Amino acid sequence: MALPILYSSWSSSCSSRVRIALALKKIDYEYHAVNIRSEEEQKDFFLNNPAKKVPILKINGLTLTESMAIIEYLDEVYPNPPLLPKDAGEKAHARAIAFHISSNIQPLQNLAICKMVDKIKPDYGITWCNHHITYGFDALEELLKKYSGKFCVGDQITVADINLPSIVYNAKYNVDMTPYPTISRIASVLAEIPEFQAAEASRQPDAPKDN
Ligand SMILES: N[C@@H](CCC(=O)N[C@@H](CS)C(=O)NCC(=O)O)C(=O)O
Repeated sequence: MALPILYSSWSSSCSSRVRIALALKKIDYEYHAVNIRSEEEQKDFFLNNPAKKVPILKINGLTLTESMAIIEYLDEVYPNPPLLPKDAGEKAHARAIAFHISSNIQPLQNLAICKMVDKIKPDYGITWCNHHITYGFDALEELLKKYSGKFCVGDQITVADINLPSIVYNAKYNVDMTPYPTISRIASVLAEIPEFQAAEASRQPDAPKDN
């Protein structure tokens, strides 16, 4: 059977979530790099996703979009290891943290938003993005203080952990992480896990050599 194809961009946080899930589930796939900075180079890829965004996963005859929907599909069809806790309350906490990152923080600091803010107010994009990461991290730190064990929710890797590394990566150059010891601790633990390492931006085939 043909390998699944992941349309991904090396620096895309949403793509990295799916890369981590695929690695944890031990699913081999073909990597199709999409240059999200070039509209011309994206033309063919647009046919796969009307929203014109990565990630897209072609798997089992399906074309799947939206990182969290893709991860839930993978978790249902390939249940080992599970990416959600069994306990209903813990499951809700894991989803809440995952959505806090993927819906509350990420969309306000992505490349398209940064570019648009720069157009309205030149060179303001980075300030905008860092403000929204900091605002989101204040809440994330509190959530993690309440629910974390070794990982974001207890001691099992969940969808919450899958969302964490890329948003910390986006923060690392411009956001002071001192007020976020719990976020930093869990990010360091995750950075030691081979499946998370394999999904890192700098290890992707389309990453610039000097990254
Ligand atoms: N909610 C979507 C967001 C996807 C998204 O924003 N992808 C970004 C990269 S992280 C992208 O393709 N940006 C290109 C653009 O907006 O032009 C998901 O979680 O998959």
